Formats: sequence, C-alpha cells, structure tokens
Amino acid sequence: MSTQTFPQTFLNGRVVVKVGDITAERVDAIANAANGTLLGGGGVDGAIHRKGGKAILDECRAIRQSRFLNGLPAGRSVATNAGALPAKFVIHTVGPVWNEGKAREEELLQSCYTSSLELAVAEGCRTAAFPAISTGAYRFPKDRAARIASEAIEAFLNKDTSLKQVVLVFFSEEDAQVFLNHQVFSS
Ligand code: AR6
Repeated sequence: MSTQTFPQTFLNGRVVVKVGDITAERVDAIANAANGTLLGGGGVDGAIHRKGGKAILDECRAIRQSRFLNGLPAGRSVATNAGALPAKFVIHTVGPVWNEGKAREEELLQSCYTSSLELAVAEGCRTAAFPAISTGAYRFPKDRAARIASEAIEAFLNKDTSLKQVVLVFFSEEDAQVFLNHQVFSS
C-alpha cells in the first residue's frame, strides 16, 4: 500500500490537510469538538481546556449563563478566547452524536463547519483550523464526515474572500488518509 505524505493542499492552498495536535496550531481560530455543556470533556475538548487553561472555561461558563442556560445545541457554535494556546480564539461547536443517520446528523455536522467559519470571519480571522468533529466519542462515520466537511468548507470559501486558509488537523495519519480518500474538494 502506498502512503500519502502530509500536509496536502486543496483549492489553491486555501485548504490544508495535516496530521497533528490542533492545540499547537498557530492560526487565528481553532475549532473545538465540544459538548453542549461547554464545560469540557475528553478527546480534543479535553486537550484544548487542559492546554488553554482556565480563561477558556471561565468564558464558556459566562456564555452558558448569559445565552445558553440549557446548553449549546448540536450544530451551533460559540467563540471564546484561546487562553494560553497559540490561537487567538477557540470556536466551540457541538457535533451531532451519530444515531444511524436518523436524527439529521449530516445536516447538523454541516452546520458545525458553516457556523464555525461564520464566527471565525465575524471575529476577523484569516486562518482557522478544525479537528474531525463528531468522529471520535460521537461515532460519526469518518467517510461521511469527510464528504460533509469538505462540501461545507468549499461552499463557504466560495462565498467568502476574507479567510485565507482552513487547516484540517487529523490526530492520526490513518484518519487523515480516510479523509483524503473521501473528501470531495473540486480542486
Ligand atoms: N488534535 C486534533 N485532533 C484530535 C485531538 C487533538 N489534540 N484529540 C483528539 N482528536 P472527539 P467528538 C481527534 O472524541 O467525536 C469529548 O469528550 C480524535 O481522534 O474529541 O466530536 C467532548 O467533550 C477524533 O478524530 O470529539 C464531547 O463530549 C476527533 O478529534 C465529545 O467528546 C474528534 O473526537 C465530542 O465527540
């Protein structure tokens, strides 16, 4: 089997696919695969709060109290500071829990990407990075997630001129390879 090398680029370099730890990304905004409580958890969420520190959690708590008393619904996103991380903002987005495709999961995952990118632009970001939302603890199939993420990002970049680069950060080379095999970028 031949192995691809990373990073790989799409859409004239406006999209980069790489393997790594998103907490180390030097971009304006990183997305967090959060849960509706916004109070942290495992996976990439745990890593972001652990490395970013208390400032992120404090702002998450304030957002819960002022705007989302019952939690942030799936498909929605909110922006906070990035604490000690190299990024300027963390955009917390709540992916859908995979339920055999019976609960509008595809639409909700698309909304995670689109709403996060909208927030990044609203905050003046030029670069943003995403983990593979919902594909860990929430069990969204990685092949379907690749199609949805790439469609949503390309559709957004076609309308937006301010974002220079979107970086897709996979935690393993195997996950990055699955993404490459199933993404639908036009170039
Ligand atoms: N950098 C990049 N990707 C990562 C990192 C990292 N540091 N750590 C994990 N991943 P998950 P979900 C990958 O479970 O499925 C949490 O407990 C990981 O390999 O983090 O949306 C939250 O609090 C996988 O491919 O997020 C929620 O309760 C991807 O990130 C719940 O999990 C997403 O896996 C959300 O589940």
